[in-house]
Amino acid sequence: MSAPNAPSSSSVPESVSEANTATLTSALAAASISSSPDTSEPKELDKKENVELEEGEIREDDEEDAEEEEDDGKVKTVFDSKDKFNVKHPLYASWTLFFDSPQSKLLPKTPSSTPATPAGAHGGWMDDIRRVVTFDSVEEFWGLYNNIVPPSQLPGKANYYLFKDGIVPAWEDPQNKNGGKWSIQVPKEKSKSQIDTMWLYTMLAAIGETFETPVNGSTEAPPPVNEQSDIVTGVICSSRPNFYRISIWTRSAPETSLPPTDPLMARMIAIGKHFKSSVLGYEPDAKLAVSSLSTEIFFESHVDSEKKGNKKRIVA
Ligand code: MGP
Repeated sequence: MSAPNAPSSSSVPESVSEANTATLTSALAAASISSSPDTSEPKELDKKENVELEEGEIREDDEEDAEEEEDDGKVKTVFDSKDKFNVKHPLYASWTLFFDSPQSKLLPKTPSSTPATPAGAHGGWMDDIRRVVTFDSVEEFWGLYNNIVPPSQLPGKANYYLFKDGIVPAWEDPQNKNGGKWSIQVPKEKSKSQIDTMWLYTMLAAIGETFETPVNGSTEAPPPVNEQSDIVTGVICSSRPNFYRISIWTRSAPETSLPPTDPLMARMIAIGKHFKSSVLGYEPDAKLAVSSLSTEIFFESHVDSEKKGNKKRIVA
């Protein structure tokens, strides 16, 4: 699998920069990525920046740029101009990225980073999870993706949560409380080079809503579940000291005793199989190695994941 040709965007919301610089400083330092201004800017540019302008005066280049933009009035996508596109490609839904790490727990909360939930709701679970940004277009997604630290560079205990806007990454959210999750866990050492692509492709499948589409080649729309046409509420990437985990959260969870022909069970199995083969690139029939650090791709209801002992699971 090769990563798509991702355009970059220079207009990243302030909250993204804040999350990067404040919460991921140690990860950036470890990866020798400097967050200080780039001093290799061409000299000429520096000179221009320092020229003082009279009130109302426009720098010559800015004037030319403005004219250029006004003049043609044509539709420019990000593929025509990575900085000056004027048309965005909307997603089916808005998505919000949340983040937490040991460092983020120490930071004072700001309105832009605090989830829109009262403190103490969800048993305090959401109190340390920071909302990074909400986006609703392909371009904003890439702008965000190109400016955040990839999972392979996160500290030992950190999580990215990408959820449909209005849903928080907690079992207690009304959209999650009857649901569950498909998960895979992979050993850190062996998977460092793959985890970023695994997470990128999982996010793309989520925002592209491909988990909602049947994967058997049928073009029929998936059957509605309790009149709710979409079933995926969010995706999570967790970095732990010895492993990574990627999860897909769903708003419904079938009883494990249901036959594969049951519409909800069929739909859930289709999501797991799509995740396994189309998103993560495993052979559909591959038996994945299970160890203390790695798991098969399995589904578990949130109610079951809270339980100790034997849990009822569906395996993809
Ligand atoms: P985890 O981080 O999903 O599991 O949940 P992990 O990675 O196996 O454990 P970790 O200790 O390495 O992080 C860890 C614990 O967080 C759970 O056992 C719960 O106590 C709590 N927790 C997790 N989630 C997803 C929720 C949630 O949605 N709501 C609440 N109230 N607690 C949660």
